[in-house]
Amino acid sequence: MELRTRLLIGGEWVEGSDRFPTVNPATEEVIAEVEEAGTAEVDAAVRSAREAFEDPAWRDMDPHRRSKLLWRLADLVQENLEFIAETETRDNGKPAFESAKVDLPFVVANFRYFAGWADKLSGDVIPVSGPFLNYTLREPLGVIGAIVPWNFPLNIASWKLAPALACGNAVILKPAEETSLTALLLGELALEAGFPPGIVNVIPGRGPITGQAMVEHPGIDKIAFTGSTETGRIVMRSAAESLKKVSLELGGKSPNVVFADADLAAAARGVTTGIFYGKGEVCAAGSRLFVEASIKDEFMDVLVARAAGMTVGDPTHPKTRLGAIVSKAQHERVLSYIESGISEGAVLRAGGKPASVDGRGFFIEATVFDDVKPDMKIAREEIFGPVLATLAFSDLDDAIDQANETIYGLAAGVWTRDVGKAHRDGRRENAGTGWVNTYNRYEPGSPFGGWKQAGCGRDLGERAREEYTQTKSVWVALD
Ligand code: TXE
Repeated sequence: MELRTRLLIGGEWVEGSDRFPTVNPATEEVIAEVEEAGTAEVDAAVRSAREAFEDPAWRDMDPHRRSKLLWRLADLVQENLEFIAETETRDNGKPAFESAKVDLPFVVANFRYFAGWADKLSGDVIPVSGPFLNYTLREPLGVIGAIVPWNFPLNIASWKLAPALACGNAVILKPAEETSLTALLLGELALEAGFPPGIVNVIPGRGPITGQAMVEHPGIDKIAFTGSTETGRIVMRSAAESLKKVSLELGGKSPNVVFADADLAAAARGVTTGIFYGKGEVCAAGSRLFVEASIKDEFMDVLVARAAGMTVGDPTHPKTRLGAIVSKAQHERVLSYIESGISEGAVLRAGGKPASVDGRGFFIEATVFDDVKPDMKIAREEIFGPVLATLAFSDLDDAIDQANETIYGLAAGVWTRDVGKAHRDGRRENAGTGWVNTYNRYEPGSPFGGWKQAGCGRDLGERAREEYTQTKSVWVALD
């Protein structure tokens, strides 16, 4: 494969109305100039998606065949995994280990999982009065606009694409402007797999231009969005005009709660990966750590030593575990949160400084703050970087009260050997995902999404069928 920089619309690679550079954040070099879809190209993508959706070649396609196409796409991602993973690492700055061993294998597994759903979208037969047969059908929505972020570029794209295609929709995918390249490669593989032209369109572009035009376009039936809570609000507001359906997977400030009776070595490992995996650019990052007061000093010593061992490195090196922050803007944003933590009086125990590899790149040290107070910015706002805020708690009720003191509700972790306590804590945490004695586990079959201002709707799992189908109730007179 080779890099693609043009828009994929209706099976053709076309020019956009503008271009923008995509930068390797580890070297600060421009990798490529990517074409941007303006309103005219968004309109063309919608027309071609609509035509392809209504074409009997897709509409009436035998579901087993749709399943095979998804499976074939998974095979093609697998066959080209090395190149796609390298591209992801160059574009995003994430360690090669994460791209090649975690993100891309998930993409493959996800297309396979949803290949399995394509021929199992059955409805119900409803008992009704009188001589009638009443049954339901699950029908596709039509044209899905998928708008995805830069932290797991191809992975999250697959969270939207796989179920949308399995359910028989056409898709227009807009990757984040920081990381367009792997989405374009996926578009190429979808064509090669045999999806009819126009069923998978990929149109890079900046959010307020391409993304906004998609959200406002009356020809798109649903926007499936992952990104910041702030942009999620704009998307929901703009979608209201054409009453589009929306599903939103938004920000988080997820708590990781460590009780004194936990396996502290395991908890320290889990807390470390919970915040530093993916450079902390993870919507479910365990960015608020709550430690039971009686063990806090002991636990923090272990954690700080682990954080200090997480040195930044060249993302292409297989041993690197802390890569480059995705962009200059995000680098500045994370550093400004670190400054605010210091100026508001939190105690900096590890990291806290920008870093570089060979004198270049947007790196930041693994950073741990202690003695954070609940009203500090670093305890309340999503930082989306390798920055951990630590607070103390006295007992279970105090832990839960503090953990739930957030506008978000994406995920929550708890570490304890007491099974009853784990479940009591889990039941009361306001979160779409709970992890007990583990953190950051995902599978294509397990639903993921947020409570409160972390979003609405669910990605993955059986639940995703409802996001990409609509129900039709059919009445048949039997007399
Ligand atoms: O996110 P945006 P940004 C958070 C994180 C980060 C901050 C800013 O805290 O520091 O957001 O990042 C598209 N209409 N998260 O600005 O804007 C955009 O092009 C339609 C958390 O990059 O949410 C991209 O494709 N679309 C988050 C996508 O929205 C628009 C992941 C996400 O970008 C648009 C990313 C508009 N008006 C950032 N404006 C998570 N929790 O997963 C932008 N976009």
